[in-house]
Amino acid sequence: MGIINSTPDSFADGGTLFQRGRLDVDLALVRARDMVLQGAAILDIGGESTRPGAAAVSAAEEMDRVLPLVERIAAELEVVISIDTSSPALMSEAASVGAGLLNDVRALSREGALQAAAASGLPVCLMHMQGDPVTMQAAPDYTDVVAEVSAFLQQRVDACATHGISRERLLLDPGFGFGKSVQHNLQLLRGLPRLVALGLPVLVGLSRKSLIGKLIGRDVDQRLPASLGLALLAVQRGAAIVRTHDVAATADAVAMWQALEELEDE
Ligand code: 7PJ
Repeated sequence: MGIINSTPDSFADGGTLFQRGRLDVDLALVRARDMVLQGAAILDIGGESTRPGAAAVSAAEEMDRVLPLVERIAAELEVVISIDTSSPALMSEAASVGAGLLNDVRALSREGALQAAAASGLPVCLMHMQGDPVTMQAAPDYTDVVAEVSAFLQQRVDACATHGISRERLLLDPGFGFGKSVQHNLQLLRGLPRLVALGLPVLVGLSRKSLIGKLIGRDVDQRLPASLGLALLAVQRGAAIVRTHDVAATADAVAMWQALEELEDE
């Protein structure tokens, strides 16, 4: 899953797709096409920055940032389009212009989100977050982070079932960096098989995240090698989808794991 940030204030790529305050759809399409050629099966498009401390964005602004690009990609590329949003209105609109997956860091907790996602007919990625993006990194607190994240995700799966979203449509994500200390992130990575055991595909987003900076002191633009290491550790522990800024490098790294898997299957 390649990341396309349709925000002016992304931590990882600094809003490079924004020109004079507007999303440059042509530029974004070039980025999207490159990612598909490099091996992305899914492109994740987001119009709300959820980095720690990020400012809130209105639903209308978020739609303006995302929908024109979704339409262009749907028309021109052969790829599943994922929408990184918590907004029920955007979920519905995106579904009608060609989105193929809803990716909600708030696990459909906003008013109307369960209903909008159900009506869309699309698959949904449910992610765990402790707190909200403004305050989540202030004081993350768990007794047993793996157990608590698992229980939360299971509870959201149940809420989905109640609203007519069956298990076949769901993916799970522990939400690395969303209300987690470095230790919590590492515990979740080590305990990933326990999330995988819930029986749904697990998506992981570790690309360029701040745990790398905290562990080995790398600035955002120096985090690719560690991101590849983390991606492989996650895939080895059962992750089904890797969300990344660096599709070509990640695809190569995962191909090495795959070669080993296929050998073991013989
Ligand atoms: C994630 C995400 C993640 C899912 C972001 C960033 C922050 N969606 N959206 N999982 N992270 N499912 O890319 O660092 O980890 S935005």
